[in-house]
Amino acid sequence: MERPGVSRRALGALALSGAAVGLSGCEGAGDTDLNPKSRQFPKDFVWGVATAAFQTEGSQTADGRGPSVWDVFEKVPGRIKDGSDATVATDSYRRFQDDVDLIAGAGLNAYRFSISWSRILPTGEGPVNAAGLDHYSRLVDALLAKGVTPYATLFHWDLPQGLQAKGGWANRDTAQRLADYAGAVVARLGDRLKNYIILNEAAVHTVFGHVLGEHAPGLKDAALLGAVTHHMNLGQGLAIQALRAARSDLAVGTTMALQPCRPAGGPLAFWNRLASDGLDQIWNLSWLDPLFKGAYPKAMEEPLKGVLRDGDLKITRQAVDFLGVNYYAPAYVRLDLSAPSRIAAAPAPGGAEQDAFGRHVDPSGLFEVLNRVRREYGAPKMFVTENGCSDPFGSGPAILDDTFRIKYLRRHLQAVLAAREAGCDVRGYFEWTLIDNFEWDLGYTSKFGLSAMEAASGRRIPKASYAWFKALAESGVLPSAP
Ligand code: IFM
Repeated sequence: MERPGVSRRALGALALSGAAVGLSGCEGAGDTDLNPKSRQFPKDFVWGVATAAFQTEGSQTADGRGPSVWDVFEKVPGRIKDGSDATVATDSYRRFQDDVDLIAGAGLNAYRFSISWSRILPTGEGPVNAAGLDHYSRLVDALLAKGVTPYATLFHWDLPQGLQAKGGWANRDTAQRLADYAGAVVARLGDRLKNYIILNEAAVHTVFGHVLGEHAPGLKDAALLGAVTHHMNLGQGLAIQALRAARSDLAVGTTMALQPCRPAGGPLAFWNRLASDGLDQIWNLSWLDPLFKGAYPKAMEEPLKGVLRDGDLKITRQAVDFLGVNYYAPAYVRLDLSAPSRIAAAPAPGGAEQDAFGRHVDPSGLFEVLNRVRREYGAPKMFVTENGCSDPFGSGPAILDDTFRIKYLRRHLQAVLAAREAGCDVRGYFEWTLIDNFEWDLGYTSKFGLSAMEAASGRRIPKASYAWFKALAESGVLPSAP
C-alpha cells in the first residue's frame, strides 16, 4: 500500500492519460531529521486537529442529508477493505459536543472539520436544507464557546450523488455548484465561521477516485484527468470569489496533498528524473500553478485539450489568505518506457523507514515542500493542515501507548520549526486526526487518532499521543525526545 501519494497502479493508469513528461525541477532532499536552532513555537501558533465529515459524522440520513458519492461507493461489495461503512463512524454528528470537549481538553485552539455538501444541498444544488446548516451552526458555536477557532473545509471528497449523476467533476457545471454551495454556507455561518478551506487534497480525489477507481466515485478512466483537475481548480476559484463577494472579513485558503517526487536512484539518475518531474507536474503543479500563477504545467497540455476555456485561468488564479499543506511522505518514481507517460512508481531507497501504510517516513519531505512553496509561490502564509500516522493495519484494538506516533509527530514538527527558521511562514499545525475514524477504502483497519473510540458506547479514549500533543500545545515547546 503506497498512499496518499501515487500508487504503482495509479501510475499505470496515469500512463494512459496522455500526460507528457518534461523537466520542471523537483529536487530531492536527504531523508534525515532536521535540527532547528530553537524548539519554541510562537505564542500565537495555531494548534489543531483535522477531521472530515464523511469519516466521522455518521447519521447519514439525519435532518434531510442527501447521499454523497461515498454513500454509494461504500455499499458496493469489495470496495471497503473490511466490509465496513461510515453509517456510524465516530458518531460525531450526534456527539459533536464530546469532540469539542476533547479538542478543548487538549488545549488546542483550532479545529479543522469539513462540511458535508449534501447536508446543505441534498442533491448538490437547488433549495438549501436549513437543518443541515443548523448542525454546523451548533458545532461552530460549541467550538467558539470553548475558545477553539473553527476552520471548515468545504469539499473533502464527498460530492453529492445528485451531481455525480450529472457527470460529477467531469461536468463543468459542478464548478459553479461548488461556488453556490460556498455561498450558502457563508450566508448562514459567515458571521462566526471565518476560516475556509475550499478543497482538500484534490489530487487524491482526482487520481484515486477517477483514474484508479479505489475511491469514490470509483471511476477508472485516465481520460478524465484533465476535466476533473480543471473543473476542481475552476470551482475553487469561483468559490473563493463567492466567499469574497459575501464578506470581507474571511480567511480563505485551500489544502493540497503536496509530495516531493524523487527519482529512484537519486538526482543523478536523470532518466528517472524525467519521470519524477512528470509526476510532480500532475500531482503538485497542476494544483499550485493554476491557483498561484494562472497556468498549468506542460504535462497537462494534452489532457486539457477541449477542457480549458478562454478566461478560465483568470478564475483559477486567486489571492488566498493561506495555503494548507497536507504532508505524509515523498513519492519515488522511475522511468518506464513501456508506459505512454513514461512514469512508474519505485520503492523508497533501501533501508528507508516505513510506516504502516508503506509510506516512507521522511520529515525532510515536509521541510522540502514548505520551502518549495515559499520559493516558487511568493512565500504565502501556510498551515500544515494534515500530518500524522496510522497504527499497523488490522482490525484489532487501537494501540493506546502509541509512542511510534509521538515520535512521528515530533520529528515532523522539528521539520516545521526548521522550515520556519528558513523563512517559511507556517502559522499552524493540524494533526490528523482526533479519533480513529473511517479511513475511506481501508474502513476501520487504519487508525490515525490521538484517541480511540469504544464501539459499543461511543466513549472517546485518549491515547498517549493525546497527552503528548496537549503538553506541546500548552507549552509551545517541542520536546527533544518522546
Ligand atoms: O484520512 C485521510 C484524509 O481524509 C485525507 N488525508 C490523508 C488522511 C490519512 O490517509
